[in-house]
Amino acid sequence: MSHISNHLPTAELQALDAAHHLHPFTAERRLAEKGVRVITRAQGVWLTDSDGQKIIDGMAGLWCVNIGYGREELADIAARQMRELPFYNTFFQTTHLPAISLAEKVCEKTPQNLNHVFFVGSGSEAIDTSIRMVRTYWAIRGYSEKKAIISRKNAYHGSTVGAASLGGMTSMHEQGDLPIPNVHHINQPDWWSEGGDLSPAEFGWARAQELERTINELGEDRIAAFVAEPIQGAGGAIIPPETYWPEIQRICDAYEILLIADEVICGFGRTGNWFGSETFKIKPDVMTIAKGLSSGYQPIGGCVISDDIAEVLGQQEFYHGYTYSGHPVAAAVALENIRLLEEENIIGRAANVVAPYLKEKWEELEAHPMVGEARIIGLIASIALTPDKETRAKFAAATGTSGEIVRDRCFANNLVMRHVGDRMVISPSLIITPEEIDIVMSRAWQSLDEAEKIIKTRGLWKVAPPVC
Ligand code: PXG
Repeated sequence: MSHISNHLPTAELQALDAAHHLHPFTAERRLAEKGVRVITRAQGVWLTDSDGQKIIDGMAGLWCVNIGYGREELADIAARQMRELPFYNTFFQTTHLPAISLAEKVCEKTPQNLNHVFFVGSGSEAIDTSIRMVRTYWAIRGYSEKKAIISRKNAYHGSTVGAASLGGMTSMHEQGDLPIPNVHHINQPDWWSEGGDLSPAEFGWARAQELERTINELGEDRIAAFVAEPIQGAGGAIIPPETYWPEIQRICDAYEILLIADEVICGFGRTGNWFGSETFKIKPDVMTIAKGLSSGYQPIGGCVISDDIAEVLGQQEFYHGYTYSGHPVAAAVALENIRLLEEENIIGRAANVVAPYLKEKWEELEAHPMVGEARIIGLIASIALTPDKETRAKFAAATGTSGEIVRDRCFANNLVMRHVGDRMVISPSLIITPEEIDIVMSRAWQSLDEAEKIIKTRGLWKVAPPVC
């Protein structure tokens, strides 16, 4: 058996990595100068690096290891499936047991009318699939002009050409000539940064109204769908005001457009229910899923569609699919992951025991001099960093400067917390214990204190002039 626990010294691993391995969303030269951290093992919510340091993972990997690291059951099922049927495709009039069973299980979990799933290998592929599906749906029904998709600024839907186009991150659009045609972005419901003098409730409602205005401007007969994450994840764990989703739902009901809920982060327990759509009472026509579907143990995602859409799409061949659509090993692992989530009531326990405890501790962070709002639903939480809480001011330095300092202090203190601009985010595994939450919180406080000192020493504690 080959495994890599007996490895080269860290410095040599870092040099090799810098020489040949290109990292996602990374300025390679800058990383090579800093030196990459080499993660070698993980158990529960704990990572171990090549120097033997134990790091507490506040991000569940990349918002995905919902069940926690080290579940033998998932390793065993993968090995068994690899022996029995490591691969077979589902293109040419064939299927296999893991795909059949997982499809049934996923559709049992998703809301009532979402009963058909197209498997893919990732969240980005799920989003690309949804773009082609909703446009094809309207075309088959005779409305081929209904192809525009309305998305939101600062949304994240993935990195393929289609998914990055739906995403609302301008820095991504600048690379690779994006977005693709017929994508429109409306404003996001981020009250802290953009709410001005409106109350959160007024602001949430106003931002939802932008959807209706855009539908009327573009014309209902040109719009295929509206796509949104129930909570924007990579955008900074932006929890919308309570008025936002009900108004969006009213608008989607009033017009003939489809609603795509991107549940790649929110799905499989993150918000305290199986799906963010349940938490916010959203009735999507299409749901994209990935990450928590397999708790990240295997790359797999899906695009789940309503009975109505499946009925229409079923009239023709849909020229779309990936070699690894419904991959048997990934599907078997995802099925076992869902079985464990169900049998051990992991989502219920996270919602009723762990989330209230984390909420109490997380909201205490608002007492820190550098923390503006602290927001949390289920096990997804964020704080806004600010040099002046009263005015909700931004730092004068380039966005992300303070966030990166806090992130680096967290990492140095063996806590993984993500920064998004000047927001800090956590999204731990659902199996995190109250004792482990105490460790996360004490490291977070310490890191914020250290970062505050660094920011002040470097002369960065300055308020940005207001934007007119
Ligand atoms: N939709 C949403 C809502 C996501 O969060 C994707 C789609 C794309 O999934 P794939 O599997 O293609 O990556 C995502 C992915 C971050 C970060 O830094 C977030 C994601 C991926 C990588 C980094 O917060 N989300």
